[in-house]
Amino acid sequence: MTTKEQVNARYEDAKARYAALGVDTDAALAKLQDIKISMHCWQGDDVRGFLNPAGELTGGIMATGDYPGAATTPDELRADAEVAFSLIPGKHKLNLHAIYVDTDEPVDLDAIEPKHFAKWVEWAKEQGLGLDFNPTFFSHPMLKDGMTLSHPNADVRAFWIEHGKRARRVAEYFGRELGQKAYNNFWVPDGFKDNPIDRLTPRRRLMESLDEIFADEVDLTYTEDCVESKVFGIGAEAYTVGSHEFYMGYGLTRNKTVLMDAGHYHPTEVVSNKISSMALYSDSIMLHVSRPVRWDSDHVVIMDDELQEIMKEIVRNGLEKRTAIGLDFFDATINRVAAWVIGTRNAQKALLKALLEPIEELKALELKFDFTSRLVYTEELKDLPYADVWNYFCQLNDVPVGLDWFAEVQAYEKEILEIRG
Ligand code: RNT
Ligand code: ZN
Repeated sequence: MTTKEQVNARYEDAKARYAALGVDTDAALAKLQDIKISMHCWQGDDVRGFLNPAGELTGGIMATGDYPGAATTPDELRADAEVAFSLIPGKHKLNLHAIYVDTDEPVDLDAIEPKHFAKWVEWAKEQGLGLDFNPTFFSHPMLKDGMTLSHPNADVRAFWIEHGKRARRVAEYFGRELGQKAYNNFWVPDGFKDNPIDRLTPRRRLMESLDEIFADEVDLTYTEDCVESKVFGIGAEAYTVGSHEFYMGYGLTRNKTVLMDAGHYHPTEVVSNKISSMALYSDSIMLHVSRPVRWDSDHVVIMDDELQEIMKEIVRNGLEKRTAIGLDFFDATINRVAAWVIGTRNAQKALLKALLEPIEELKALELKFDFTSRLVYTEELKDLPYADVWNYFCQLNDVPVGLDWFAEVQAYEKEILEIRG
């Protein structure tokens, strides 16, 4: 256990070392304080949700593992998320999916209404959290032949179009009630396992279905629609209707926000290199910060190169206000509350590292083509004590410093999660 005085003293030392390179650590922390992370609810229960009857997880995504303690009710999920948020510095958002309805009456996806999410809103108000939303185009018997909005059968499409429209009203309600915009993300798993003859027609149907959904008027001061592409899914290896080009075109022509998920591209393609291009053509970007391991495996976000590159791109280009940072991972082999805390704190730590760069100086070196100095400084920065700045930030926010959060998760596991069975 480090004492308050130690944390302060180390911060003062770190502050001086960063200042020598032209970095103002207090200013960096003030910026970090303002950046909200949208923590995804679905890490807490392996993407099961509470729809009655709950469907098995489908749509080409998969949560593996059987670590005990998964939440099975909305109350449990909220209790778990509260523990996670109590260990994460700052005020953030919880990202819900439509399958996380909280209601006693059975309700299907084409019938959801704001009232089915009223308890989430009440709780978010109490906790000072924002909410984001996602229509759920999977884990349901109306996902037929691997297709929803692009299915050739108009009745199948109609079901999902209705779902999409209703999801937008829920998101609008979140935004209005909580006084902060709710991002509403459309990810559609539709695709083919093997090589299609016709790639165009399903894409046209998806485009038209989305157009129908978005033709409905909702108040866009309270909600913002996002569209998430993907290169493949399990069982849709050959062709995904909603590919990157599909949604980039869709978003730019319809004024919808393109959401980029770190696991949704060809293995050597990186989201970090796409952000600057998207920023030129779109006012707004949303990310799913995730970690693909050999495939879109949705591993817990760790402090790897790509996480740091993504955050650097946001900060170096001044995109903090235009980029919504959402998380998307689900690991059922470890304590789920710990997974949330590790991933969310890592996203924030990577942001902090990016905020602790002397960006203007580095840009000036590059403009002079002084690549030697650029490399010298970027390498030197890696050795600076960012952890001392981070620990101070945690202390300022009244959350555990360093590893101390883990003891709290372990105690919660013993008292609550293990007993859940
Ligand atoms: C799937 C997408 C999508 C989902 C969540 C549950 O590959 O990444 O974002 O993970 O909506
Ligand atoms: Zn995603």
